[in-house]
Amino acid sequence: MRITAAVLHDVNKPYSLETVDLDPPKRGEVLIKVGAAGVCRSDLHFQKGEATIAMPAVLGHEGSGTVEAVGDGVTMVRPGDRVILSFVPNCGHCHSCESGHPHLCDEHGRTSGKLFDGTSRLHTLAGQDCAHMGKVACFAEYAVVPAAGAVPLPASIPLWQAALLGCGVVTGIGAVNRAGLRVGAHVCVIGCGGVGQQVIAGARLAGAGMIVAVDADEAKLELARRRGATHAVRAGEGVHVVEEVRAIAGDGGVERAFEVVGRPTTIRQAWDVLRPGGTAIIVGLAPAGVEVSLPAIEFLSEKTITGCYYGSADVHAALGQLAQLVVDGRLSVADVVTDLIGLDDVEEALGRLRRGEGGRSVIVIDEELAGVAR
Ligand code: CND
Ligand code: ZN
Repeated sequence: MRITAAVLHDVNKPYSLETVDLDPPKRGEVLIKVGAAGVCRSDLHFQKGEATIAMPAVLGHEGSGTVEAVGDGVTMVRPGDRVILSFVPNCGHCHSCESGHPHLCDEHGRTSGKLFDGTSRLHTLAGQDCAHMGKVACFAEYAVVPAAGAVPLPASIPLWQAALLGCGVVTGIGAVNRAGLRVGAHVCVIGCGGVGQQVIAGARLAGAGMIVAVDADEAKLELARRRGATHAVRAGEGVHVVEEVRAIAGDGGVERAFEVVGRPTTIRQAWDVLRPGGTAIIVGLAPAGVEVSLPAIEFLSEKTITGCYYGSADVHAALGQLAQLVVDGRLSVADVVTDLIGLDDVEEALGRLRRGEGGRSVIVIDEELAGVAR
């Protein structure tokens, strides 16, 4: 079928909205009519070449929609089902999947940018294959994804909000689970954008005693306060973030620090604000080749640093629970969205991310399906 998609042809080039060919779903795959797609900083990292994907590529990894058709052997979803798209559809039989780490699926990594059989369903009209970001590629009217990447949406959440569950929410709240947060613990969240705001919500839900939000932008800090941050530190010229956070936290620092920016300086800050025995959880994606240095003597104080990919979550188990929190009014996602836009506005949304302005932009591909009246 012929569809409209935002195609990235090269690093540091704008997306072009074009007609592309989308093949029907093969065995184990599903055709999705995309309702909405969130624009995450990861999409910007790929555009800037800070993370790599074969070009041309259709990006977009935070999406929702309905199942339009299923390929052979698909039993988990049926046409008409509302689904959240997952950018780590797991194969179920590699070492990572079998050892309880489906978010690190080896097979998914091996076939990066393609579907599981190592081929693409997306082609330019000139006949060139297009990469599928995260096997999702939802900056498009339709997407073909592995069945494991279409997670049924159990609750009645509008699809424009449900899209956020597929990246920002599961990544942010999953990071809190990964941190093994203790009720009453002192926490610092560095970077309060689309993902960081979800870390803050997760820390509040998990019973953190103190949540110190750090961001360069005052509007993000205001939103962070509304979502549960107890203190805020505005990062910027002449501000010693580490001293300020440690002064607020007392007791030598915080027990858990989350880095949700993706820069070596902020990763180092997440380490430096920890008290002895504390853990830094790195969520931000730093450009390939960037290194971070740590004072080795501090390993004696039993500090830990760990990455956290996709909330270290089994999305099939996690997304239903997160959706229920939204339905119950215990977790808000709508307030993180500052811009509802069209597919032709992707570049503007990325510009806002570059400038650090606004919260999540959500591309509404189909207004009725997405549940928005604009
Ligand atoms: P977004 O741009 O919305 O947020 C980043 C925030 O950091 C903004 O609010 C900035 O104002 C703020 N900021 C910038 N510089 C500083 C600084 N020096 N100190 C404090 N705050 C600062 O990005 P996002 O929330 O969409 O994504 C955040 C990161 O998370 C990004 O690197 C993205 O690629 C990554 C990510 C990781 C994963 C994962 O699975 N680990 C999934 N999705 C996104
Ligand atoms: Zn993302």
